[in-house]
Amino acid sequence: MKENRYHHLFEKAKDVLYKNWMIKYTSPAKTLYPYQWSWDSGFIAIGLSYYDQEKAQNEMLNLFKGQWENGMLPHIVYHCDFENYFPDPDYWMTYLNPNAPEIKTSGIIQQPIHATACLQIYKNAKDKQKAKEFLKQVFPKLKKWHEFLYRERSPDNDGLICIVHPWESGTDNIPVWDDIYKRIQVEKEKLPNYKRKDIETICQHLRPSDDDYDMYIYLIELFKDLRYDQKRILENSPFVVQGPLLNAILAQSNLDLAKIADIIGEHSDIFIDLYSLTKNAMNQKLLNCDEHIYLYYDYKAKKHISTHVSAGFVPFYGKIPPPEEAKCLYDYMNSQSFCQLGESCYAVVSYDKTKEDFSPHQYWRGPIWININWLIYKGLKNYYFEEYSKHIANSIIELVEKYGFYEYFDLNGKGYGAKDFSWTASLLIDVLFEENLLK
Ligand code: 9WN
Repeated sequence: MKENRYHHLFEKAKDVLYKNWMIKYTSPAKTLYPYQWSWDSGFIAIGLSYYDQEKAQNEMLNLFKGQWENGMLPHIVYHCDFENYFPDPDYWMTYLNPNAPEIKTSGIIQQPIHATACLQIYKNAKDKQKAKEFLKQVFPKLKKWHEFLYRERSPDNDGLICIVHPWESGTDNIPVWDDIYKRIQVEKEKLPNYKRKDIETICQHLRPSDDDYDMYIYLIELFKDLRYDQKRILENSPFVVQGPLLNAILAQSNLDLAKIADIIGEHSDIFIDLYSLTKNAMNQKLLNCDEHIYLYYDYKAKKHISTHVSAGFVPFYGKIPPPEEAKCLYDYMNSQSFCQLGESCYAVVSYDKTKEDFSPHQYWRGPIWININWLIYKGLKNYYFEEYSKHIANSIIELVEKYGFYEYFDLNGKGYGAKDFSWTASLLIDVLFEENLLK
């Protein structure tokens, strides 16, 4: 085998993941995010699965140590205690709810990418027998997790899942929320005293604003008052949103959970049915054929939010768009608003860049994120948009090679946020293998 630049990149990516490894799990970035995050770990396990089956399996199993009795998989699992992150493990007071496990966790969720990650571990496994044992071990946990989402987070029982906190979206300060925030009165004087730690390492203007943080804390205080009772949260939280990102990821995870069930001899039909349920609901409620994108739905105000973000194209990943709509969605994404082929742009920006409030450096309000692009890259392959998926693959490689393993990137490719960010490394690894560059 001849070593090339891709082998070198692969080694560097492994190094990033190794540096962020905390024995039981891989942190997203040691200094900024020292704990175990839910969707990060899913992405990380996918990268690990190409070269360390055992570590990938443990990444998932240790994440599920934080699963609640009712099936909820929390967005952070605090395996230990560090000084450098707020909210700290004690802040959440999850003992208020009898379902919470002994290990400290947050009290909210994140995107359910886990079944997909577990199937990928099996697919890449050198030791298939061990991987099958792993699937047997993890299957009931995944099943319980999906059941939680459909039972507790689908208020209309139509297969569309809600988030109740901006952190649940994983796209914390995305401009979609601006509209919702206008109708939420945060009583600042009632908020507890808290101290942000993120701005000790990252410039404040690159992170969510103090007002955003007040909203995050306001909602968590409310959830504590409601003792993390999901039914009461859905009734009382002013922030209840149905969106294309979580639902597309969940749809795909249902398909992958069905495959896992087949491999280990369990019933798989139920997951195929859930897939169809969510897919149909997304196409009925979130797809806007006139605007050529999937929109978010503000469940409390009972209205769609017409803010266009790249997450609105992630349904490609879950094979959601009907074939007759796919080309229009594609054409819109392949335009000046997001990233036009032929234009000198790296990849799909997180928010429509023709908008006045597009912000090239501020977190989820404009920059290019590797995970969203990776989801779109996979999605475009489903629909045979080969030129664009190739473009994204090349951009992911070039961004990392030229500028580093950053958390996110601006239009010129400059990296921002955490410097050695785990999902940037792990998803790059997936792209290198997918594109057959390590032969
Ligand atoms: C809050 C860890 C997480 C990611 C999210 C990203 C950011 C946390 C924060 O970091 O959120 O959960 O403190 O800003 O928005 O997607 O999972 O990488």
